[in-house]
Amino acid sequence: MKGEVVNVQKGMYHVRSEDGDFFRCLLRGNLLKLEREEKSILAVGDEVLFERLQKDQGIITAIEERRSSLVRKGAGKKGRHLEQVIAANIDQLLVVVAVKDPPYKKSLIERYITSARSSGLDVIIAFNKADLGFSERTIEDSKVYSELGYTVKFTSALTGTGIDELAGLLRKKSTVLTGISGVGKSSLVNALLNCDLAKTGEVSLSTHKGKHTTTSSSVYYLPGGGKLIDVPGTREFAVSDTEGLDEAFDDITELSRDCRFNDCTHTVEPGCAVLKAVEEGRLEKRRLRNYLRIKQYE
Ligand SMILES: Nc1nc2c(ncn2[C@@H]2O[C@H](COP(=O)(O)OP(=O)(O)OP(=O)(O)O)[C@@H](O)[C@H]2O)c(=O)[nH]1
Ligand SMILES: [Mg+2]
Ligand SMILES: [Zn+2]
Repeated sequence: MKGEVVNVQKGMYHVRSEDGDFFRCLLRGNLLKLEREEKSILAVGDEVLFERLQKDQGIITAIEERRSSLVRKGAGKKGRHLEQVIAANIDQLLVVVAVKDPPYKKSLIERYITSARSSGLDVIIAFNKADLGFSERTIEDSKVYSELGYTVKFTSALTGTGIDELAGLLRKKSTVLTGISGVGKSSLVNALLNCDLAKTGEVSLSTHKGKHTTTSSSVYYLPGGGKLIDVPGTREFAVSDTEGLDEAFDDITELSRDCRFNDCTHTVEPGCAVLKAVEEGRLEKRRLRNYLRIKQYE
């Protein structure tokens, strides 16, 4: 049978068959061996072939080639860098940040965009918890991303602000939600599905951090077609592929055309148009620093 992995938990894969039935599956021996060596060979969204064993149990025999994936770099054993596939066969990335509680970090948004563009994924950024109120500064921050061509929406999972508009952007697409713990990813899933399927948890009053409520990735099917993949919030997100860097930092790429040297590193060179833009306040120093930090991984 053919199916899609909809949930992954400690070596147990939940697979939804083409008929819409759910099966709890294990991996066949050869795949199991591969997994021990490489860790996560299967991710939510992967298409698989499986044999039905009994009732709702099965065994996965093959994994179809991925159309796309979102990958992050995790710390592996013995300092080895493991590539962790967060989700497979997706069209777009919904980056969720909160206007406050927890506060957003622009550098993290930029890393998400770089990863998404490296994999050819479209990007939507949701500034959630809009009901808590936000400053002019936040509006300015959001504008930077819309001017770069990414869709930005202010939403509230609590009051429903912006949810219909967001739903319109997700229809018939496969979308993965990312963002740190507590920003409201699962709450948005519930608001978009108009139900209470995804478990949500509070944000600590003292540290303003989420409590890692979602512990495994899950697929949710949208009523009008399309699906959402809710993933656990990660504290950090390291880019595994810098192919999308120049696109994610289109403004810096543009500026660098006017640098005196072709191989300008935008750090110390005379006649650097990027450094000049920083000096004149046309480019944020923090943004250049983040760009250079990601570029190190090339
Ligand atoms: N005021 C307000 N609170 C919200 C909103 N969305 C989510 N919250 C609250 O924020 C807290 C965290 O929400 P979750 O949906 O669990 O956050 P998450 O991003 O899924 O977090 P993890 O699963 O830990 O990664 C909960 O107390 C929610 O009620 C919103 O739009 N406005
Ligand atoms: Mg969650
Ligand atoms: Zn330069």
